[in-house]
Amino acid sequence: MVLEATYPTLLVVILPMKPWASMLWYHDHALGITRLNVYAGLAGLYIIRSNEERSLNLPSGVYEIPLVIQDKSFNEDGSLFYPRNVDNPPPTYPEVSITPGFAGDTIIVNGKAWPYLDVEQRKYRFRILNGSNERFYRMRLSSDQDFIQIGTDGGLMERPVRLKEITIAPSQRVDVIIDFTDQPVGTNIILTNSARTPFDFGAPPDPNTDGLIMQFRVKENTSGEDTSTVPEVLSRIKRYKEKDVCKVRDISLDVGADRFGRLMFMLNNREFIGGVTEDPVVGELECWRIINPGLGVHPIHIHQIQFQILDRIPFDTAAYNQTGQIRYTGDPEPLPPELRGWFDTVQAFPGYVTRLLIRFGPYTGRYVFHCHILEHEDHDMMRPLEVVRKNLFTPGCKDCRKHDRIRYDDPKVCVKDPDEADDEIYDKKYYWKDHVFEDDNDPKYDWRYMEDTDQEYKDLVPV
Ligand SMILES: [Cu+2]
Repeated sequence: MVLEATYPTLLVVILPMKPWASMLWYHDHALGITRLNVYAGLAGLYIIRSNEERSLNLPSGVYEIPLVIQDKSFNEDGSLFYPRNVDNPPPTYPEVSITPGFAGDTIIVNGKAWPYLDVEQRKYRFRILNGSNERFYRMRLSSDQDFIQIGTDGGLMERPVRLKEITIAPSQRVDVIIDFTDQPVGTNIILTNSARTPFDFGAPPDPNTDGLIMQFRVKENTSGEDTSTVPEVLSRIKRYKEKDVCKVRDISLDVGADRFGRLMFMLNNREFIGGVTEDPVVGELECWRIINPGLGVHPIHIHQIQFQILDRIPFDTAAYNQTGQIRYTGDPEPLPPELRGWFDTVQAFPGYVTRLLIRFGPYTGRYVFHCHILEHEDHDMMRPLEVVRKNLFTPGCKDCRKHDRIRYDDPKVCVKDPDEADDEIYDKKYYWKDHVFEDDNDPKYDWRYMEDTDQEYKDLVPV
């Protein structure tokens, strides 16, 4: 990564990859205390632009507004409240703020409790992020008008989708157009929330408090004609094909107990420690089957990449909990259009196997995946994953395909015996054949569109 910084006012980050217009967010990820640090405010977002997006003439400038939705609870002195423990804890529970989930009683948007926004009679583009610890929002407009959704976590969708309701899980983003053109001046439109917490089996929200998110107050359009558009085609998304999958991995969402008897969530019944079990090869297409035999929806977030959702298939959870075998009870459910985009967080429904198609890359290395309910992530629904090298080909080496590293002092020479090289690796005589990309802005390295063929891997060989 190239970092150019002029302290303290300007930070320009040049990312070594093809920029996909999207809104991403970042937050503290300290192991075991992420829920506390994000809740305390260590989070932010950034927007990536592209020429493709600029050419669409979407509402922009002051008519494009990020909305970060979170929930907090406050003490009398205005400081943030976070529980020390579950309600009525058994005496064995230590007081270290471990709970199965925390939802605040006050909804804040961009740091303000239940704010309003003056809007003109025209179209607006809202970049919405759910930055809450546990709370999902099922959003609706009190004017009963549609959201026109144009984007997901990873950028623009292929076509806009009109929706009366949008459900957004922690960490998810939606990119929506709301058209106030035909709303009478003086109308106050409330963005409401009907999602239960925990989602979607807990208590329904109070219509006077956590059932409210914010308000739009419609004013006359005084700043000229609205010339923005919402084109019928926004971007091109090439769907991954199931037949191209190199490896299928099962990821079960499990709940158990820790040594104090407290609820502990896990992935594949493992804690975060205990080594890497997911080791995708860089560039290969994988299918991850997220198996949810429980009660709640878990927003499963995978680092490094944007993936596609293949489908959701209902299965027999009772049989699964007894035998560990998946027995499907129905056909894959057709994917609604708003789920046919790019995602880094997926809502894994209970009673369903959610199948994802994922191409890891373009970098090798250690990443994580986890539930984005932060209380689950911290205890202990997070696992490491390691994107490992793919053998690349050294020009002139006839047996190159069998070799996995090249000499540090002479990149044209392959290591003939990988076992022998293991002894030498620490003196830097050899290095792995990976991570070599000449020009990341070249469209042929657009990782999301890359087909999984030998020919294309050859293109990546350093010359
Ligand atoms: Cu979870």
